[in-house]
Amino acid sequence: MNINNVNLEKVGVDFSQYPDTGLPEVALLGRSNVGKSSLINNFLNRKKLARTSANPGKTRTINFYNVDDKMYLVDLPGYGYAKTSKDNRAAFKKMMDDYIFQRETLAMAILLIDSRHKPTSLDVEMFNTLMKAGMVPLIVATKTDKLNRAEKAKVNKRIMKAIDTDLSLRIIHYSVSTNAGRDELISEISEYIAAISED
Ligand SMILES: Nc1nc2c(ncn2[C@@H]2O[C@H](COP(=O)(O)OP(=O)(O)O)[C@@H](O)[C@H]2O)c(=O)[nH]1
Ligand SMILES: [Mg+2]
Repeated sequence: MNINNVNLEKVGVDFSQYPDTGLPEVALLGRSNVGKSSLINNFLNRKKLARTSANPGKTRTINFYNVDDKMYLVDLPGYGYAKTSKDNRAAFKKMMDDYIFQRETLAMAILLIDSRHKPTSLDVEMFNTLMKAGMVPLIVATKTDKLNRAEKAKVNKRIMKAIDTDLSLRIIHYSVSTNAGRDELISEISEYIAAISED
């Protein structure tokens, strides 16, 4: 897959605001600050398309990046950000669940997990939610440039242990500083999109 033309086509909080082109969607999920926006910029090779921030909890919308009129990369708001009101949290959960369970064009889910830490209970919950919605998420362990070799070797086992599944999951180690994992992620996504386009 060559990535040529990318643009942030839609930003929304409910179905009326989402694209109606029918293109397949690849959703990115993860807790606030896991490195989602950075990965989008790195993956799409655009420095400032998605806003990155050292302060978590900024993005509260679902953002649809059109990739060459072939698919959307969909940035969902990060979860696990504590400083929001109860009302906001309920609305947030509804927006996420509606999208995950009812969005017909949602084809593939990518769950980002910080490689430096044990997956949080919210990461595990999100994994289970995606499974319930009929998707086996592709796991991306972020910020692996922060790890030494010995730490890197432990990442997959720690993730598998927390998620506790019999499935053999695909885990990609990603770093926006070294571009590690980028080619792998591109081929995973393009294979997936190619496979569903044949159906
Ligand atoms: N060292 C390193 N830092 C990263 C990487 N990805 C993201 N970060 C940093 O992590 C912080 C949060 O990133 P951001 O993309 O805004 O996270 P988001 O909240 O998930 O969208 C920022 O300070 C980024 O610079 C990475 O691969 N390596
Ligand atoms: Mg972000």
